[in-house]
Amino acid sequence: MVFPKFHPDSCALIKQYLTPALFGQLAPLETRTGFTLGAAIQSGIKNPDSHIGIYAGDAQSYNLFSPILDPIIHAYHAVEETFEHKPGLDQILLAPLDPDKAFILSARVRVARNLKGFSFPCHITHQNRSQVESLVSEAVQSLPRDLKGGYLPFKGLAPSQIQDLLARKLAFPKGDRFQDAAGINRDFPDSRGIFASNDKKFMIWVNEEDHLRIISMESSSDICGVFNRLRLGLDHLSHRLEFAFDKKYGFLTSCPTNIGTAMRAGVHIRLRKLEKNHKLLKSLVNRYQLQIRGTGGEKTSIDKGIFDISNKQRLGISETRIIKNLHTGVAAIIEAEKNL
Ligand code: DAR
Repeated sequence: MVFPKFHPDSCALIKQYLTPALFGQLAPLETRTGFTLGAAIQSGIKNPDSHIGIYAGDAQSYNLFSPILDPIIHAYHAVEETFEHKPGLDQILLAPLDPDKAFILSARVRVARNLKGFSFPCHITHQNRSQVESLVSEAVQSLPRDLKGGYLPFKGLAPSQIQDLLARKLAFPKGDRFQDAAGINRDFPDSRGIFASNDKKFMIWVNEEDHLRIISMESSSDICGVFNRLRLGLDHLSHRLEFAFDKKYGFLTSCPTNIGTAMRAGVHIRLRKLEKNHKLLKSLVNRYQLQIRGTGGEKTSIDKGIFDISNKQRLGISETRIIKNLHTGVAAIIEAEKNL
């Protein structure tokens, strides 16, 4: 086993923490389904701009490769070595932040989940991926009345149909080059698809970066209502599907950045003045443990002064605390925008 050659410019956490001694200790190992460290770090080797550079192929990866995953998890999530994740999905009531829609265009909360007993998307077999799709498409048939809708598999759709669905945010594209290098895009679009509720405010992406991306969203500032809709759907699904969960790491995901709550809660918000006062915006975002993205998702640019602002911390914090922090942080950002 030759020690991997990371790009000289790479700052990926895998490059920072993987020593030759650790590599020698972990490289010969493989999980019960045959997943290896070599497979886990392909993305970080092939993409010099990776931030993390490693994906988990199954739940066991988090234990078998913990000597390299733990330091990366502690570094990214800024948690103590002795942290224990504690989920908390209590219902909360918070007033909409911007009822006049002067700033906030939309609110969105998503959680990632993987089915217990199945390899994760970068390592799953074609047959098992199809089983995941069947289990999820069956579980959604009995969703509560407010979430009723339909599952649409992508396989067999014409490219023009896919393009139309993508334009209406009713489909997701093949994964990015990071996910491609990790093996997440294999056999696309086989066994990929989306469940969408009739009002399009509740969706489930099936077999993207994780087995499920459960999403609640609407064109309003009602973060709380969006969260409570997610809770309703998640509660139903949790009674029909068993998710990969670890008492220390929380919900287990393909990427170590998503473990714990596996939740990203955010708003798309227009900040014309703060756009020109990035230092102030950055200080507000950091104070409330938030992060800024472009509205096209990860690694996309800010367009027309519209920011995607969401929680940074996912591990060692409860889901309700994430929502409350987001609500408080966005209220402070709106106040600052008004005062400029
Ligand atoms: N692009 C990979 C993963 C970063 C976190 N985003 C995810 N998981 N979608 C990297 O190592 O930068």
